Amino acid sequence: MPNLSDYGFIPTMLPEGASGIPARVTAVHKERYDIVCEYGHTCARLKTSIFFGESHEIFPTTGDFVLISYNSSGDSQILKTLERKSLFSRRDPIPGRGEQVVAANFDYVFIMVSLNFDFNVRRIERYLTLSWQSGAIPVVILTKADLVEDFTEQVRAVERIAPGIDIIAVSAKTGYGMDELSDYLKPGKTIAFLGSSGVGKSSLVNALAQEEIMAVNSIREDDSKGRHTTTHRQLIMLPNGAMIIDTPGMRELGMWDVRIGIGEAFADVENFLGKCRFSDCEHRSEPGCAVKEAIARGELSEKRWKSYLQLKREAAYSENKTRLSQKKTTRSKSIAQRQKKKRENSGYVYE
Ligand SMILES: Nc1nc2c(ncn2[C@@H]2O[C@H](COP(=O)(O)OP(=O)(O)O)[C@@H](O)[C@H]2O)c(=O)[nH]1
Ligand SMILES: [Mg+2]
Repeated sequence: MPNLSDYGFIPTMLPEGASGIPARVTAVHKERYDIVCEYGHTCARLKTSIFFGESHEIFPTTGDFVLISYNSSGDSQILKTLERKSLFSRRDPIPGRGEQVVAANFDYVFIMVSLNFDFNVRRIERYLTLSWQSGAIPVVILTKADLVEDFTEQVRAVERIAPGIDIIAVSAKTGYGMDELSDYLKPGKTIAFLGSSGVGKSSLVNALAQEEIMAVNSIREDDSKGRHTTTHRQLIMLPNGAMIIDTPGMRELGMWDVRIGIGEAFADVENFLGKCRFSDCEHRSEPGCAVKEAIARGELSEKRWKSYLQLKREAAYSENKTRLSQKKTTRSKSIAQRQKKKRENSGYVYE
C-alpha cells in the first residue's frame, strides 16, 4: 500500500479539525479524478453538497492534495482541496469563469526548450516569469542536445537572462546530461514540465522512467507537421520516487497574470529602476536616466529592457481585462437579480 508521504504529503498540510483522509490527485478527467491514498490508487468524485453548494470550495486539479471519504467498493468522495504551495493557472476557456488552475504543488519547474528549432530567449523569459509566479523554482532544460554540435552560445544567452538559475542541456535520445537532473529528481519532489509541444517533454519522461509511459509526438510523413498527442495532465511517479506533471505549453497557459513573476524574472532590470535623477522618469530621453545609462554602458541589453516593457504592458492589459470581466459579471448578476425581483413582484410563478 502506498504511503502518501512518498507523494510529498506532509502532515502539517492538514487543517485543524479537518475530517477525511488525505490523498493526492494524479489525473483529472471530466467528472472523475484519479487519486492515490493510503489504500492505493483509486477514483473519486467531488462531493456535490460541498463543491456545488454555498461554500465555494476550491476545485482540485492535478497535483492537489485533497481530503476524501474513502469508498472501497466504488468512487471515493472528495471533501476538500488543501492549500497549495505552488500552482499554474490560466484564464478559464469558458468566459466569465475566471481562473482555472492546471497543476498544483510542484517544487520545480523544468522550462523546456529544444536546442534545434525552438530556441528563443524571449520565450524563455516569459516561461521564467510564469515559473516565478507559480511559487516554484525554475530550471532551464535545453533539449535535443544531440542535434546540435555546439550550444555554448545558447547557454550563454540563457545565463544572461536567468542569472543564478541552473541551465542543463540534455538529450533523451543519447542520455547526455541526464545525470545532472538528479539534483532535482529526488524522491517525494514534484517537477512540472513546461514547454511547447514537440520540445521533447514526453521523451524525457520516458527516458527517465526507462519505459514508454507517455506517447511521443510522431511526425506525419506527408506534411512533416508534428501531431498533437493530447492526453490529460497526469502526475507520474518515476522509479526513483520523483514525480512529474506534464503541463500545457505557454500558448495554452497564457500569461494570465504576470504581475507577480516579473519582479523576480527581471530582478536585474528592476535593479536600475528608482535610480534616475527624476523620480517620475519615463526612461525615454530624460537626463540622468539610470536605465538608459546602464544600456549605454552595456550593463543592460536593449532587448532585455524591451521585453521587460512588453511584459509590463501585457500585465497591465491582463489586469484591465480581469477587472473588466469582473465588472461585467457583477453587472449581469445585478441584472439577473433585478429581473428576478420583477418576476417575484409580478406574482407570476416562473419556476
Ligand atoms: N534527436 C532527438 N529527438 C528528440 C529528443 N527528444 C525528443 N525528440 C523527438 O522530438 C519529437 C517530439 O517529442 P515529444 O517527446 O513527443 O515532445 P513533447 O510534445 O514535448 O512531449 C519526437 O519526434 C521525438 O522523437 C532528443 O533528445 N533528441
Ligand atoms: Mg508530450
